[in-house]
Amino acid sequence: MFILDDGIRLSAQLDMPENGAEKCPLVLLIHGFTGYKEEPHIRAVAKEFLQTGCAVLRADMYGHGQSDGTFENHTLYKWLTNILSLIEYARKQDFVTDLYLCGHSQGGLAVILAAGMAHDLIRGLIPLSPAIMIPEGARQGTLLGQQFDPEHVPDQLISWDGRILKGNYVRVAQTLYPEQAMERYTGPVLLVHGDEDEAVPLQCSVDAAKRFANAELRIIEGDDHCYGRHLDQVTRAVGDWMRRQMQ
Ligand code: FER
Repeated sequence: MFILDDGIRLSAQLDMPENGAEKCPLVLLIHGFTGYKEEPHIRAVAKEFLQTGCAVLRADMYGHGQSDGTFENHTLYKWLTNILSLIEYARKQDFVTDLYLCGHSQGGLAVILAAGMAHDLIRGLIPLSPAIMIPEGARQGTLLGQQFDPEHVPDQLISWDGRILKGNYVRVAQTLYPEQAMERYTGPVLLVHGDEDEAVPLQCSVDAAKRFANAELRIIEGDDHCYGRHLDQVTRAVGDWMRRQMQ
């Protein structure tokens, strides 16, 4: 199905919990940079939420997966308006009791920012290996392992997979302050991060766990950015935390 964000079609998958509950919480689940909603770690986390008794709405963000837009034109502002539209959609569904936000990497950064904006609507927040360093990296001139002049942003950067990312991505990221969002959102938070993450430093989640008023951090020893080694430990951490929230 597609959910519209002001005319932009967002490809989305809504699944109901395995226990067949008529009313239940809903988790909005967001992939990372260059990712999409069918990645193995996204599907595995979705399945775990369904087993805990939550519905899951996972969606491809602007310029990713099967949604409208192009990768090179994507920015975090676009992802944020996408997420706000998905929150609106979720709130209109009669079966939804509570709303949770979960996102991986750039999606983890995006759900932190969205939780700051919509702190009154969000029952819990689950950032997975959140790429919280992107805004400061954009201000310092280090992104994607490359250096640039942050005062004269290049018209394009080349991403890891060879795709072009426009300078507007950087200009947008330079304006974002995830620390403010972490202070505005005071509800429960679960951070999950592998200590051998090659793309996002574990320190991002260590710092975030201190800054949030009400956060737990689960470090997955020996795991990488997309949990290629211990995905079972990630899903268990997420499931255990969610079951406690729902008691
Ligand atoms: C970067 C490091 C990580 C970056 C993006 C990411 C745009 C995002 C990773 C992900 O979402 O998986 O320097 O720059």
